[in-house]
Amino acid sequence: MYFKHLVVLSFVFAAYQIVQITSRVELTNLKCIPLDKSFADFEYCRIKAVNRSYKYLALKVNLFKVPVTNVSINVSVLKRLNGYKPFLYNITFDACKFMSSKNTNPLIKYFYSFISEHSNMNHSCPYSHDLIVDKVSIEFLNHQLTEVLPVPEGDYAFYTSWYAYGKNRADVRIYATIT
Ligand SMILES: *[C@@H]1O[C@H](CO)[C@@H](O)[C@H](O)[C@H]1NC(C)=O
Ligand SMILES: *[C@@H]1O[C@H](CO)[C@@H](O)[C@H](O)[C@H]1NC(C)=O
Ligand SMILES: *[C@@H]1O[C@H](CO)[C@@H](O)[C@H](O)[C@H]1NC(C)=O
Ligand SMILES: *[C@@H]1O[C@H](CO)[C@@H](O)[C@H](O)[C@H]1NC(C)=O
Ligand SMILES: CC(=O)N[C@H]1CO[C@H](CO)[C@@H](O)[C@@H]1O
Repeated sequence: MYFKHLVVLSFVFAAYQIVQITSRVELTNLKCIPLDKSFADFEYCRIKAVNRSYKYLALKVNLFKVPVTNVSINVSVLKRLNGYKPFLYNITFDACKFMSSKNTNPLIKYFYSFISEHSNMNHSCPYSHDLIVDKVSIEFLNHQLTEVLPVPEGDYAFYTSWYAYGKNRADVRIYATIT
């Protein structure tokens, strides 16, 4: 009797551990939309699967009118209900101003933390080189989305619009499921 309980208990414990280590975030899609190819275009834009457990997001933008000294970004989060609907966050900010003085809005800082260690954009303006975001792994996203600032489960879209000199030059949309 005691043994049986122990077996059940250790099974539950093992299952719990599996749940613990299983990724809660799944990247489902990545869309890079150039809106002015004379200004900027994407060299690549993909979710790379190295193996079953190691997937990451990578993109590279070629800039054709350098140096770029005026950048602003809109970030909005959408959640799928009947189609994607705005969810909590929709923020616009001057990226050059943010990069020169990093301690502004905590929400912008949170969004920035997703790429700060994974991109060569992590310096102040101007930008005179191609922009790379590389190896933003599921594991890292998982940590950011479930531990740093817990997000309820669901299907999400993360829309970003990139403006230079007041003109929307490109959009990047990331789709993820949180379970
Ligand atoms: C998946 O690839 C990563 C990076 O190369 C490696 O560290 C990890 O051990 C691999 N995992 C499996 C299960 O093969
Ligand atoms: C974010 O807000 C702007 C300005 O209010 C609006 O035009 C835009 O559609 C919003 N974005 C989303 C995804 O809801
Ligand atoms: C900038 O990103 C690179 C990787 O692209 C990283 O090695 C470096 O530590 C980052 N620097 C800062 C200041 O975050
Ligand atoms: C960036 O360019 C836009 C459009 O020309 C302008 O309205 C805005 O004031 C500029 N921002 C800065 C910080 O110069
Ligand atoms: C959709 C949206 O909010 N667009 C804004 C993004 O940021 C630029 C630059 O600040 C604004 O001009 C847009 O209206």
